[in-house]
Amino acid sequence: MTIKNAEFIAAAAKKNQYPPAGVPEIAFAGRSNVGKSSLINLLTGRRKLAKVSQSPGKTRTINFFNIDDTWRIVDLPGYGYAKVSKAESESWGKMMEDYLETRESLVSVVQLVDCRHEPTAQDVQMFEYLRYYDLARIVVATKADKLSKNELNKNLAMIRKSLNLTGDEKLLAVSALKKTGVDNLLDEIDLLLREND
Ligand SMILES: Nc1nc2c(ncn2[C@@H]2O[C@H](COP(=O)(O)OP(=O)(O)O)[C@@H](O)[C@H]2O)c(=O)[nH]1
Ligand SMILES: [Mg+2]
Repeated sequence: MTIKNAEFIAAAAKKNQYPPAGVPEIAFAGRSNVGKSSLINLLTGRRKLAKVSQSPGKTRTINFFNIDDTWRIVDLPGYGYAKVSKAESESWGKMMEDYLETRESLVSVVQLVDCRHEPTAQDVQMFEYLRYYDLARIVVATKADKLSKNELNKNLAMIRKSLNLTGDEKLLAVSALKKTGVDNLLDEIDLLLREND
């Protein structure tokens, strides 16, 4: 699959701000600074579609992007940013729950983890949550350019282990910098969209 057109539709902090459900949605989740915006920009071929943050922890809304009028990318607010207040972290939780537990057009969640590090406690918790709600899920290890091939393979095995991935749970490596791994991810998304048809 290739993406021809991508455009911003809406930023929502509350359910009544979501665009009308209709076309299938693929949501992207991950720790803030993991490379989510960069990946979305690479997938869509739009350098500035999702803002790449200089100062992490800024995205406080769920952002919806129209892809070729047939599906949507949904950029979920990042987690794990140190400088958030209790109130902010609660509102993050509510935002995520509202979307993940009730959105009828949600097809799958792509969860991002940094390939360099062991998944954080929050990464593990996020993934367990997706599993608990039986949401179709793909794990993507970002910033693959930061490691040698050997190190990357080692870390992918480590990530599989710490997230308890089963054989049929997908783990892909990408680099937004080197523009690698995108075709595989688009193929996986394509498959999920077809299954959902
Ligand atoms: N080396 C490298 N840096 C990346 C990659 N993807 C993102 N970054 C950098 O990581 C930082 C956070 O990226 P961003 O896309 O804003 O992350 P987000 O907070 O998850 O949306 C930025 O400084 C990016 O330039 C990548 O594939 N390789
Ligand atoms: Mg971002």
